[in-house]
Order: sequence, then C-alpha cells, then structure tokens
Amino acid sequence: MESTRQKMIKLLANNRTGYISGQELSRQLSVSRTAIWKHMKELEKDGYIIEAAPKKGYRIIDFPDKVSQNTLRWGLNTTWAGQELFHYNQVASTQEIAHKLAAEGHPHGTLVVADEQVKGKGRMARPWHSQKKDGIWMSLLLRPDLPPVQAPQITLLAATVLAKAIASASQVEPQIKWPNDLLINHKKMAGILTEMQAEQDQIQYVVLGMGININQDPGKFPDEIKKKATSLRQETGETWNITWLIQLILETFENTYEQFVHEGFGTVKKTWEQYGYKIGEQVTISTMRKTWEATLLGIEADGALLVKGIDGREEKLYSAEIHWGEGGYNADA
Ligand code: BT5
Repeated sequence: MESTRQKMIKLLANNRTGYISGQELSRQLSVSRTAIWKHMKELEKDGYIIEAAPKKGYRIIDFPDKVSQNTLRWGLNTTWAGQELFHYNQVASTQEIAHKLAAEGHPHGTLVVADEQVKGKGRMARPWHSQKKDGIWMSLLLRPDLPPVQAPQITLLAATVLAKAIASASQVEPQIKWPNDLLINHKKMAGILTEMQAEQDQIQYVVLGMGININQDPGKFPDEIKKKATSLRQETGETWNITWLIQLILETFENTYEQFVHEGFGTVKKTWEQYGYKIGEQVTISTMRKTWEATLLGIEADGALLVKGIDGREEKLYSAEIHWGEGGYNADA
C-alpha cells in the first residue's frame, strides 16, 4: 500500500512547474490540511525544499541528495519496476531481504535498496564490497513467466540495461564481460547476481542483484580489488546522484524487460553484442573441468557463450570464467 506521503510526493512530482493547493492535496489524499502541512514538514526533514506560497499552494523546488524511499519515488517513471520499494541504511545483503519479500508474496518489480551492505555477495559465495553511500546496491524481485533454463537470459538482459543506462548518463562506454560483469577501461564497475526459486518447468521468482560502483575514489577499494575495480566517478571525474541513476536504471530495465517479454531474446542479444567485451579475441576460459585458450565468438540465441578453440572446435558454454593477459582482470582472484 502506498502511504499518504508517497502519494503526496507523486502528486507534487507530477506538478513540478506549478503549485498545488493545500485544499487540492487534502481532497486527493483524503486527509486534513493540517495533516498535509505535517507531511510537508517531514519531507523537509528528509531534505526536500518545499515552497509554500500563500494562496497558491505547495511546490517542491529541490529534492534531497540522499537516497530514501521518498526520493526514489519522486519522479520515478515506471509502471512496476520499483513501484514497491524498500530502502535501508545498512543490511547484510539486499538479496536476503528480497528473498524474504518474495516468499511473503510481494509483487513483480519490488525493489530493495541499501546504502551499505556488510555481507554483500557475488557468485559462488564470493564477497561483494559495498561501501556506504558510494554505490548502488540493490535487488529487484521478478516473477517472469519463463522456464528455469531461460533465467540466465535475465542476467544478460540486466547487463545490457546497466550498459545502456551508464552510456546514456555519462558518455563512457561500458563493456559487458560474459556473463555478469560490467567493465570500463578493463576494470569492473558493476556485477550482477541472479538467484532464482523454481519448479521443474516454471520460475517462481528471480532475485536480480545489481552492484554498481558509483562515487568511490580510487583509494577506497580494498587492496584485493584495487587494481581491477573502478567506479563511475573514477572514470568520469564527476560525482553522481545515486537516486537519479537508480531511477534511470529502473526505467531502462522496465522498457527492456517488456520488450524481452513481448519479442523474445533477439533484441537483448543484439544490444549485448554491441557492448560485448573481447568478442572476436582470444582469451583463456575455465570451467569446472578444464582451462583452455579460445576465441570468443559471441552469444547464441539462448544466451549461451559461443567460443572457438585453437583446434577450430566450437563450443556453447552455459557457465564459465573468462580470463586474459598478465595482471588483467580475473574474476576468481
Ligand atoms: C558479481 O559476482 O559480480 C555479483 C555482484 C552482485 C552484487 C549485488 S549488490 C546488491 C545484491 N546484494 C548482494 O549481496 N549482491 C548483489 P562475481 O562475478 O562472483 O564477482 C565477485 C568478485 O568481484 C569478487 O570476488 C571480487 O574479486 C570482485 N569485487 C568485489 N567487490 C567488488 C566491487 N565493489 N567492485 C568491483 N569488483 C568487486
């Protein structure tokens, strides 16, 4: 259920250029004008700058820099992505919370965002470093009508969404390292973790975790990842508004996901290939069973990685790690 305050933010957000009278707000929200005034005071505590003009009404002139449920809501232009959202200052991992919300029956598009994770996780129980307020640490709950074999396509879709959003916001061109890393200048700026609950032929839900380094200074990463991690600020020299970026990602996500549902994986595949890292180049690949040299050919219609060994043999891979060069980024390290 939307709270009165959230509804009020929406009304004000949709009226950014003009004023909206206390009377009108009180009518639309079915609360007293005193209650409206009290909510305004609370918003101001959150950092909103609200102008109250006699006879005209209220207008928001600036929204706070800090991330909160309210600021995320304000001006979020989606139908379902992030329409139900939970924001925390500190959590162990947003993934865990999203799984709990999924079990409680929260809808497709529910979002969990945290300023800081103390036990952020990557794939295979690797740690994900989630410095306070310097990045986007969030999990999106999805309820796709798909068989479990198609779940990896959602990881690839999410990677294209992040690449598109970052490229449109900043003019740096990220690249996607199969399957789940976003790189800028060969360094990792984001990672995706897709976890799902499924029956034999139907996904019950997916928790899509996205960790995106935004405002970290170079020195702020722990030693283990200093050389191979980067942030948007590090690459652009600018400090970024996290709330706005989250909204941009959610809007891009919703559009891309809708297209995927209606048209299939084809468009995602095309976008993926546009951003694909090391496509056409030789890299080292390792799976659970072996390590070998191969050329990355691209992805298949189902999202599998297509590689060609030195002996000319082509293989489709569903799970593998890609490495290259001396001192290059290596996800296992
Ligand atoms: C990933 O795993 O890249 C998936 C990361 C997903 C994080 C999000 S944040 C919101 C949600 N809640 C969570 O608890 N998780 C998700 P993987 O491909 O396994 O890469 C993990 C490796 O990346 C680590 O072993 C480190 O080497 C490196 N790493 C850790 N933190 C990093 C960071 N902040 N930036 C760049 N690299 C990092």
